[in-house]
Amino acid sequence: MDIALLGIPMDLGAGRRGVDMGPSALRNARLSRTLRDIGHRVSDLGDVPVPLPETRDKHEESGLIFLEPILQACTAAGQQLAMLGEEVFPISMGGDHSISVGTVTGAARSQRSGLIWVDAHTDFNTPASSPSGNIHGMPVAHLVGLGDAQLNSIGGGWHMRPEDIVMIGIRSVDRRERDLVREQGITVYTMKEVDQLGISRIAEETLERLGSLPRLHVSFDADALDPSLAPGVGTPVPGGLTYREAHLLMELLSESGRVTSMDIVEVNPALDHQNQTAHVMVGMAASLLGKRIL
Ligand code: DIR
Ligand code: MN
Ligand code: MN
Ligand code: MN
Repeated sequence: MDIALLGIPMDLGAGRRGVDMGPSALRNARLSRTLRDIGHRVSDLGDVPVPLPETRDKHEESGLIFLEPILQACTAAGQQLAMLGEEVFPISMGGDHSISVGTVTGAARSQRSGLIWVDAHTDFNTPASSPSGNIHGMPVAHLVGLGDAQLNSIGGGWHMRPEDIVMIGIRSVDRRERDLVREQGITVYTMKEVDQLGISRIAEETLERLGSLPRLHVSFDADALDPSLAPGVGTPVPGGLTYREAHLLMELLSESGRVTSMDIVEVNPALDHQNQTAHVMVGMAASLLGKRIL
């Protein structure tokens, strides 16, 4: 397969600094080499320009911190991805999760697309529901067309259907965010369901729901993993996916042959130990892209 890597060194959407170094950390952990060893052709498109927080006004009072530079970077990322050939599998390297407003939209190439959101958080806040104002807690709400009109119209008004979204690994949801997730009817597998049903049943149900859509995007937030495995994240939450649960999920999604794009987000080397989190996430990408044990 042809794989394109795109870096989005964004830390404007998160509450803590350092996640802008995520693309470097992933390149250092040999993402491209690992995918080539599986047999793919990999091209690295470099990084989308992202303004530095020091050069911009936060506009905290708006409830959307750093909205303007985030709009710029997400628009640029979405445009680059939208120009790729349909057969190219893009991997967007964050950066905080606000990038996904652009990457999910761009990777869809204007087609109906399923979204598998692997995360400790539902990221379904709107400016009105968000307790923090951090846009990395808001991308999914904006992908379905809720929230801020500028942020949700990135990509020219393409929106996802709530029924085309499945979230896995969830264990931290804000109070008013929960109401929105329920109202919109998003399918959510919390860690309780992961424990109860097992990840293989969850993968099966997810593919039953989304497997016939023309495109399928996996957005993988490193904080979905247990913090003992992936300590390099800005908002760690105990009780996450184990190494094998996460790999098995990626392996089963890979076997389906339905996944057409991926994000790797929230890898923060400033909070990590020896780049461990980036290495773990490179392993996840390898499993999603067909690395076989035997
Ligand atoms: C919290 C934290 N729900 C917020 N969110 C995320 O600020 O909206 N942390 N995504 O990674
Ligand atoms: Mn997230
Ligand atoms: Mn998260
Ligand atoms: Mn809209």
